[in-house]
Amino acid sequence: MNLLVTGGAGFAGSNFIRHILKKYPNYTIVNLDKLTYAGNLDNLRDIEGNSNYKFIKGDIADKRIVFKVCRNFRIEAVINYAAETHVDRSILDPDAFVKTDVLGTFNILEAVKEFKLKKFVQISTDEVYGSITKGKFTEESPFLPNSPYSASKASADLLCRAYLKTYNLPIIVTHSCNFYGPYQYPEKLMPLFITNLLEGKKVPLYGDGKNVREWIYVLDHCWAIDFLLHKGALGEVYNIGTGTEKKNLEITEIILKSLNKDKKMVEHIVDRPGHDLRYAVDWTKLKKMGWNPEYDFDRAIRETVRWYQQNEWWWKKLKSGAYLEYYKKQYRL
Ligand code: NAD
Ligand code: TDX
Repeated sequence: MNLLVTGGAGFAGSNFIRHILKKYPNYTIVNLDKLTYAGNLDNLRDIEGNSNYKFIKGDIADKRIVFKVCRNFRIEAVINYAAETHVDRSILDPDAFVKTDVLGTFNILEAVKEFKLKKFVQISTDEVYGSITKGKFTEESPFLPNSPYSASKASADLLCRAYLKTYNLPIIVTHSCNFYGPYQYPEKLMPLFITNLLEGKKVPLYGDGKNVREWIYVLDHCWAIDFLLHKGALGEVYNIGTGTEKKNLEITEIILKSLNKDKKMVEHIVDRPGHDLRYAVDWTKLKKMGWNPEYDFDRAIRETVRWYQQNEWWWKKLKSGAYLEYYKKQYRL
């Protein structure tokens, strides 16, 4: 199968490409990535010489390049990882979120229609459902996004729905909980906290730290997308979860303990505007099809901490501090 992976130089996309090339030696993958601040070819160093893999620098918001890639490489299926993904950045500067997450997805849908592709998997998030105090979001829960990021992802998902209903295209939409693991840009909670502590810096915990997220190891997410690419029913929406819910405070304590650091390294700072209290998804639909997460949380988070300890070469140069300074100024920290 000839696959187009968009955003494959990012955290989850690069892990997915590695997973697919290893498991399916007959598949070819074209990685179309704009290489924003979050796109990093270091994530794919070990496979850049693989003859079944090709990298193309390009923007999914540019329809011509999306069409050109689909035509020239005889693409059969697309997995859309490309997005602006950081909630805090969407609060400060939402422009790129609308361009990439909405217009970019629209261009891919147009290509799926034009080139009669066999499958389109949209990588989306549980954040589109908003925040839930008790219970879990099902695939039927309404979209109630609270940040420009989640609103842009929800808008893209609505376009997917419309293209499915109107043009009967082979689309699958996935709503996953939070990923963690190797190669995650050090602005997100886990890699930011781990690398700050490794640098001897404090960790900035928003508000009281009682916000809850559900966590999936990135390789389990790769496995879920692989599973749905091959076994997912066309036109369906799937939640991807694990049941592992943790307060941010708990995550912080686990990381502190793994690195033998004291609680005084935690700095409680002003809360994120519109901060969702809790995300949790009901993933019974996926489970009934035979998918289950394989990684144990306690072990996978320890391995994640170890990976950042052992791969300073990867994250050190990404922590220029410029963005964090900007953020501090905005929130008058
Ligand atoms: P990331 O920020 O690490 O990577 C995003 C990638 O997309 C980068 O390589 C970037 O260069 C590329 N990109 C951005 N704009 C582009 C454009 N206009 N054209 C082409 N490429 C572009 O993201 P991630 O954390 O790996 O997330 C991947 C996907 O998974 C996103 O769609 C995100 O919404 C979704 N998701 C992420 C999480 C999570 O916890 N990280 C959870 C649920 C869903
Ligand atoms: O410095 C921080 N301090 C802090 O307390 C950061 C960066 C985060 N947090 C809190 C905010 C959240 O409650 O930690 C939690 C996790 O924050 P992020 O890592 O920014 O992730 P989140 O906002 O939950 O969104 C992530 O999961 C869903 C991804 O960034 C999205 O792309 C994905 O869709």
